[in-house]
Amino acid sequence: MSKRRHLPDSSRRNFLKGAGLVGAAAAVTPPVAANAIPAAPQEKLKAAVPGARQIAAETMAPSNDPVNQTTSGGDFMVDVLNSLGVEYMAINCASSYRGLHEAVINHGNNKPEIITCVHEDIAVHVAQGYAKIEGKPMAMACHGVVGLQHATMAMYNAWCDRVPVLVMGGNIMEADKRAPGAEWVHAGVDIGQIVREFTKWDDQPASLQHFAESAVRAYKIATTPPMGPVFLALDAELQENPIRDAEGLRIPKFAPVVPPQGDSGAIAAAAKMLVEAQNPLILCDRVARTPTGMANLVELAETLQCGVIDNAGRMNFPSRHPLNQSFRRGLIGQADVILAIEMNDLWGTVSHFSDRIVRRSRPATKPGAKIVTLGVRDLYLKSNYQDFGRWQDVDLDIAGDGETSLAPLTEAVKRLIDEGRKAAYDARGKKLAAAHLAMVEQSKTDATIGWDASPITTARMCAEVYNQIKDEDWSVVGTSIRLSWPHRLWDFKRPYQWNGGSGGAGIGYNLPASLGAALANKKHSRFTVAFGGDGDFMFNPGALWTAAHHKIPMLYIVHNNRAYHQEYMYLVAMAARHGRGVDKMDIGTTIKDPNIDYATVARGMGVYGEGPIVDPKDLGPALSRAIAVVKSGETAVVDVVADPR
Ligand SMILES: Cc1ncc(C[n+]2csc(CCOP(=O)(O)OP(=O)(O)O)c2C)c(N)n1
Ligand SMILES: [Mg+2]
Repeated sequence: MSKRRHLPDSSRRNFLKGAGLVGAAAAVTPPVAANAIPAAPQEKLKAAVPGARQIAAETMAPSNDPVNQTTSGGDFMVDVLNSLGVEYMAINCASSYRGLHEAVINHGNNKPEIITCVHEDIAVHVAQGYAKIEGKPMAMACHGVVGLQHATMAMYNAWCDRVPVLVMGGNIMEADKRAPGAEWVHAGVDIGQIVREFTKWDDQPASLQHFAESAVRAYKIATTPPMGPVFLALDAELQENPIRDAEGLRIPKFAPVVPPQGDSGAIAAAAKMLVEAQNPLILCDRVARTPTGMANLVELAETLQCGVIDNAGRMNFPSRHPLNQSFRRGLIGQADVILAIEMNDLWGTVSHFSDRIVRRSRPATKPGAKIVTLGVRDLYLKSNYQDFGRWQDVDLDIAGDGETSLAPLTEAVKRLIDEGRKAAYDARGKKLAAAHLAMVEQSKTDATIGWDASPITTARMCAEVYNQIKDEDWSVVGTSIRLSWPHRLWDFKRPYQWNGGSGGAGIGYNLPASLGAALANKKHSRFTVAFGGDGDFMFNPGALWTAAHHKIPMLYIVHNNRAYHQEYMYLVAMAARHGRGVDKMDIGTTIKDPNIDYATVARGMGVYGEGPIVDPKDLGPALSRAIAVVKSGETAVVDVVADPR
């Protein structure tokens, strides 16, 4: 008996009418017996919009296919996902997980809530941005093989960014169950293979109990530092067939892993080095996993009265804290003891590197400086992709979750600080506070350069935005490449006001990941703002449709320099190095002729659009209008024709 369900006669008639195909279908439909098996079922699967032959096949098939099951494996899968508190499932729909999809809608009553995305790269990036604000993963489902191929780069970004995402891809494991055509080219023996080098764990469950245990295991592995995306291949038959042994099924209990704390002896040794140092310095990148992280880091820095250089992989340290020295990198060369916490690229941070004539480097640290590292960065690595960065000599390497290890480290430091040191610490702190103020004042002065220029300076672009949102409960969840003005000028002090970058520097992150972060911010009524390059925008403009469809409020500023400016600059450097002209470097590096009208693109997706804003005087009013739209609960795009950097 055919497994396909068929539209009742009346629905089929309405469908044919709606598709404007009544005549065409009628014209090509051969007369067939009521129970004839369609000759070419693969045609049905190939067609995006049903063609005449497909409709013929539909109309030929038997209509007495009974509803023969009251449960599906997908129902149980939904129960498992809900037991884990998964709020959303970002998807691009596909038949290989139609069982799960239908179960989410009907059995789960759209819980986890489906976030419809027009590309798998968008869906995973949405999940990446969401996880960094909400502090927990969301699910992503895609068509095994082809959908997963589209999802790969976003999964790589999430991997490099150490962000948990629960990715699932449909597959049909049993060859004798696959329909001819698409189900064969979309099936694999081991579909997780293409993402295995940048997922923390993956599995292909062979039973529903196996699914339950693997889903809970996957969630646990993804959320244990160092975090990362995980992948489950979901067999279509497992999703679609009835639950056979309901009594025998059990949803495993999820207990989050308590992250490992640095060894107490090593923590004591690090505390001693820091307390005795003349110029201790803290470097950090992805420390804050929860709101506690920033508070704990502030306490350590204040206890030591030492500077903090934040690479801003997360919202680690308040931007206006007197000990924030992030834009005084020269301090690295003055430090005698450096504590590097959850650094993504330690060597890159403590070295000067240039590739402008030949590739060369030298240490930025002073001779004899001691380096202590604390983090989980190196506890889980893979071989192929080289995201671990260059080897860096260190003096004490403490394995332990940075955030969790901060409190005992601060306690150990406090125990060692005697009255005798207090005056020197205070003096050190005062000096750093003065330098911090000078650093901020310098940024303000720098920001005025070219204030009235057109193209608009990026400093003015950021200042105008801040001017209008600073009294909101704002959260900046994306900046275009090299755009440091928000961190130089704005008062970041809440744990959700920043969530770091892409991780893998894979372009196309900014727009969809900002949207995911905005989705997380929505329920907290925060005002989400993001900046993104024009080049980045064009990788995934379809994310805006998701913003409109799901009514996700976000102010999105397109930093429009009509170029892949970073690459343009590389070509200029290449030509200069080779002693050749730089007048043709816009070939292949610019996005003009024709210029893209991003506001019109936005409007085409159902999103409010302003711009292109060329005259700086027009920016303030355009932002006011856009902000009013965002406050009404929608996304607004403002295209700002701005300076390259
Ligand atoms: C997926 C991907 N493709 C290409 C690149 C190379 N790349 C690095 S920066 C960049 C330019 C991005 O343009 P835009 O977002 O407008 O930023 P701009 O450099 O203009 O400020 C490109 C293409 C990349 N990093 N990732
Ligand atoms: Mg650009």
